[in-house]
Amino acid sequence: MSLPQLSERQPEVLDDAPNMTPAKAISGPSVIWLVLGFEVHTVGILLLASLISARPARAQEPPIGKPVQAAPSTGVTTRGVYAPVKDAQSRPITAGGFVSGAPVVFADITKQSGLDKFHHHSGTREKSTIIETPGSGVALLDYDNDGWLDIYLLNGSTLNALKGKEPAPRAMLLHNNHDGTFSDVTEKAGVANERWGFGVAVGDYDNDGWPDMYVANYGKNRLYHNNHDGTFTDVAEKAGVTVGGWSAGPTWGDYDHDGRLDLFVAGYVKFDPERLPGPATGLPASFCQFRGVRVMCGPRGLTGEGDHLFHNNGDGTFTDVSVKAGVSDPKGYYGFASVFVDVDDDGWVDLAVANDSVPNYLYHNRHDGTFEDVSYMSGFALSGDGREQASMGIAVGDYDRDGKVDLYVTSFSDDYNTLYKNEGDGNFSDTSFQAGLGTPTIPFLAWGTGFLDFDNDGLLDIFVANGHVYPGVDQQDWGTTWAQRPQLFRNLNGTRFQEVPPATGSGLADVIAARGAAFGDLFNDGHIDVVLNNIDSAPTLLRNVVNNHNHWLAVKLIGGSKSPRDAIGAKVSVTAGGVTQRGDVFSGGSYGSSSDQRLHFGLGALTKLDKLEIHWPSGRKQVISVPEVDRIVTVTEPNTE
Ligand SMILES: [Ca+2]
Ligand SMILES: [Ca+2]
Ligand SMILES: [Ca+2]
Ligand SMILES: [Ca+2]
Repeated sequence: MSLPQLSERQPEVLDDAPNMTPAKAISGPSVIWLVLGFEVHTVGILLLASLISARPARAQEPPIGKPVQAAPSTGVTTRGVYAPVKDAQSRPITAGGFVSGAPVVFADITKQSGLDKFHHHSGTREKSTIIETPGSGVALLDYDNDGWLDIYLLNGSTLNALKGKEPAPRAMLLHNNHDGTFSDVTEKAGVANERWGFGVAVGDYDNDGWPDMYVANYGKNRLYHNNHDGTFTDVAEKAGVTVGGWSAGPTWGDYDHDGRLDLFVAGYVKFDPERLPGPATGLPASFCQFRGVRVMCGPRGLTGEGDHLFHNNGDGTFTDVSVKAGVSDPKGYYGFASVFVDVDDDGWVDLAVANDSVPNYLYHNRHDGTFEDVSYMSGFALSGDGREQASMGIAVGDYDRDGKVDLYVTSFSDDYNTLYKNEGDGNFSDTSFQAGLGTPTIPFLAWGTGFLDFDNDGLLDIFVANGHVYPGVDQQDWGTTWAQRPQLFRNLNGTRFQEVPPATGSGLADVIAARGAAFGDLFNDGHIDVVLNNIDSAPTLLRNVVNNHNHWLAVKLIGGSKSPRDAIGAKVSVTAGGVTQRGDVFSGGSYGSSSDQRLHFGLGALTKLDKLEIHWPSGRKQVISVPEVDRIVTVTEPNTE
């Protein structure tokens, strides 16, 4: 990597650079760069003026002369070693920084709601193998079509359960009772899974008007078909989508425009419980260390699982078209999350994949059943400073209201979560530091994430679920902790974000080991709530209690005969007060989790829409008049031409 390239990227981090200087650099090629990167700041400033006008698309290049999965000195990718950030009580900021008297955004209603009936289990507390550390996702879906979102929480498992020596933990489906409480309906519904669950994606793959669920496990995956009577049947075997091995964050989307949802399944690591990864199996010890301390091994140094794209044949079966479509991941990158979304607005869903500790994938849909790998060309493969990151989850939303959908990717501690602004023409740029989002996320290890307008002011905010993978961090003075508080970043003006103070005693002050995160209006009151699936503990239900009298509109879409019935892939633009917001219907994205597919728009003080335009997956455009706001409107795509 040559110096001019570094300088060209470096202006991205100038904004907050003085606060984020690595305290010291660990060894390894990617980290030497960090020291270099800081030194070239001044060079970067000098070159900035000349570069800005000359800089074309922000294409990235694969690291030259550096094998992506070799060389580095630990099992994960980070940005460097940072000095601990502590609060006034000397607590690491990841488990402190609470602010008395700050406005409360989320109330933790886990107990009152009955969600504490669920308890997640993932191996042992020591977390000595990689499979015990990632944890599981959560889905919000209205499985019984009563108009209220229900909650599906995946569970983990144990090595003993894999060997049949003890019962496997059970997933839980919780029915929304419409009164703030939820009832466990898992037994009747038949969705206990009882395999090591990682990801879930909701999609009505058979267009019968009832949401189905795909569950990504270690071992065989499930396709839970909704039987319309409160029960599901696992049809994965018949459908041909069991996969096997270790699957993570799936997504549904109709990539070939036949009106039926297809399925993408990210693969993580090849894992054999009879042959645990470690020095005994030939893995260099460096892949089992973090900051010189022994930790679970991987993912780097381990063999990655490939990814799978399944074409929906329309008869209840699917065909694995991964290789032909060009998305099979022959490099064996460690996939954690994926999402189908149309990033270039050509009317065809593209595919983004968050990979752990290696470059991310962005695949452009070529409209002929195949995809072009534009990961580097688009700028989505690496961070703005040219590094691969330990990517965990993807948020999808147009935060700057320029009509182009942006992406936000969560990452490890000692690294920042990355905001990828969509510049158009298939280019993304890392605007994390300009947006004020870089520095505050560095101590945190982040997973589930979503763009949500928590205060209904018409600007998409960002929520991040946090928690570490190494229990031993609590015995170190690294400025990070096993259990961490979640983070909420308020969008100030479409370009800058500010962290919302964690009010003492509020949901943002919950110190938990969160993993999956799903977002949706659980109580149909116009406020987006959050459900977190926490590793080795009860989940968290964060009820949005903001009451600022801002107005809102939610839109539920029902696709016609040429679109998926649940309208995944649809795009809606809402214009009010001269400003246009964009919403995308998608499945998956956030770490292992799937959110409310109704689109939610905050309107601030406005009570009138100028325009609501729907771009259906079929290609049809439709303009709807909405006479009243503060409600959920259902729009059905007409079938006539
Ligand atoms: Ca329901
Ligand atoms: Ca269905
Ligand atoms: Ca596209
Ligand atoms: Ca945008």
